[in-house]
Amino acid sequence: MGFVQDPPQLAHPYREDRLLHAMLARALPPARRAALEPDLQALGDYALMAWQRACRTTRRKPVLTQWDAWGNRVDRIELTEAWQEGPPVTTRHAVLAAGHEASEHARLEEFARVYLYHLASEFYTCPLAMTDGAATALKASGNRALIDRALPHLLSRDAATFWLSGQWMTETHGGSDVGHTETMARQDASGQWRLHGRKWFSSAVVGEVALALARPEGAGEGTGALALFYVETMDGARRKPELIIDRLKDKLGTHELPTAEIHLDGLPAWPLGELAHGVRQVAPMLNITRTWNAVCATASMARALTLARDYATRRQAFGKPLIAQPLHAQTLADMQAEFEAAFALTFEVAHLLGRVEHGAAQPHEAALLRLLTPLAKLWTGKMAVKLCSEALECFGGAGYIEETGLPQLLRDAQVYAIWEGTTNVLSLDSLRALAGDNLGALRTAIEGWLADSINAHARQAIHAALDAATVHVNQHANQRDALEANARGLAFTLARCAAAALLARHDTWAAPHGGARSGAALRRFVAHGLLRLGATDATDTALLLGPH
Ligand code: MFK
Repeated sequence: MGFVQDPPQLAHPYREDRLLHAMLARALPPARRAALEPDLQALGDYALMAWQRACRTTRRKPVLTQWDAWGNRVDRIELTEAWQEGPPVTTRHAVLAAGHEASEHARLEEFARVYLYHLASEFYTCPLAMTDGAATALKASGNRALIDRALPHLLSRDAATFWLSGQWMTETHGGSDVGHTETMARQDASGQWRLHGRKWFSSAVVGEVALALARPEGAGEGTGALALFYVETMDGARRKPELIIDRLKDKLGTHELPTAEIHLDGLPAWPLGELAHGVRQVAPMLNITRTWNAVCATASMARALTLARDYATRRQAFGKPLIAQPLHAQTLADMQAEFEAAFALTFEVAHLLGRVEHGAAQPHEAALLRLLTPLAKLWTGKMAVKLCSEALECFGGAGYIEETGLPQLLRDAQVYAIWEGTTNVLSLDSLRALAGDNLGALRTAIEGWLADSINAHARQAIHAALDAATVHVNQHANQRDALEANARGLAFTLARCAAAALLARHDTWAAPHGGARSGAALRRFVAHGLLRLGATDATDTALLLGPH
């Protein structure tokens, strides 16, 4: 008998997810938990079906056809099967609509759905995230006419009336520095605003609407002079001729997602609010898409770990299954502890978002949400790359072979650390979020999460790391360069402190229910260390970057 390897098997993504079940049982009232159950079961079934389908088919990419046979410009995009299934699946299970229900639990219930659906969706979740963000930014704008026009479509529970939204910010010149936006907004003779310019990364080009940043003609330079506009892309079944798709991007991963370069040649547009401070107006959207980013990164980690763990029970090497090899078991357990911490922080942000939106939060929790959102995004984004890479290694050579479907996990994971703001952009945003006494808000929250914890060692480690972070912030309060140079280390430290305290809270809840594993996750995660502040000697940095 030659060398034949048993492939990994995916357990039911919902029914077999111990962590998701425990979190929902702790966080939701029983009646809401019961009402959510059918959608989670169905999305878990869909996720399993999609994984099995992907295992037996060759992966496809979307195809852009710019011209028809007769010379007409058509810009038609042919989508993959999962993308075509996106609108019916997500409206049937109210993925977006659930998040906007009148309940403090609405966002948690939404993101539990997203967590199950994400990998099956082939990153259809990317434009869904933007649609959710657009709905949130429109509500925050108070623009009644646009709310009445767009919201019923964006939050529709019927695929026939559903609209997808884009978020058009990034440009060739500006990139993350959105203040350099060159797209112009001009009023035509009838007073209608029209957009002229080029957007360099549009991941929802198949959508029906978008929110776009543009500089009103005659407005000054910089971020403050930008305005936020609402646009519609379709004229019935036909794309408006003022929206031209130049090409689809050739990306490292997320191949099923048709990310496009587009230009706008007088596309009609409507301002959301005042004709300035567009970044301030789009910020609610950014914070929503960054939450999606964290949830989706966490979902990718869950998938990579589930497959690696299953494979470790099948693969025999050196006389035993991998899972019985001490070093392999140690590697997997280390990954599991980091993952459980990321899961705890991500879903706390989701729950907190709903509580803040519905006035059910405590006074310090709005500031807490503002800080934890970039922390969760940047930490899970970076961790997903590391953990998916480690998971591939758990398969040996098979992890490097395209046909196994495994390399895609790593290629796709790399995007979480880049889009919606890189790790450094988000680290700087967390400094922005620390303005005022927001570190105090985190400390208050951590005290609350630790209140009944019996793990004295964890409590002491969290306090020590938090104290060191506080000293660092206070010491460098007037040294902006030093604060920025260590912003990443500070962000990772704060994220780890928050996650450890959340693991402790979960352990306090789970232990009486026989949950010995949650204590193990806490102990192992704390043992990995919480403090991540690094050396930032500016002279050494200059020497290291100087000419060779
Ligand atoms: C799988 C699903 C995942 C979802 C995928 C979605 C994929 C989408 C693909 C993309 O579109 S990727 C595009 C990613 N680009 C970015 O995320 C932009 C990165 N740059 C930043 O985040 C900058 O920090 C930002 C442009 C937002 C601001 O930079 P500036 O020009 O230095 O602005 P400034 O003056 O600091 O801030 C302007 C205002 O916005 C300030 O308020 P005020 O006007 O009241 O002073 C800020 O406080 C406010 N602000 C900025 N970020 C905020 C915020 N407010 C709340 N929350 C925030 N996060």
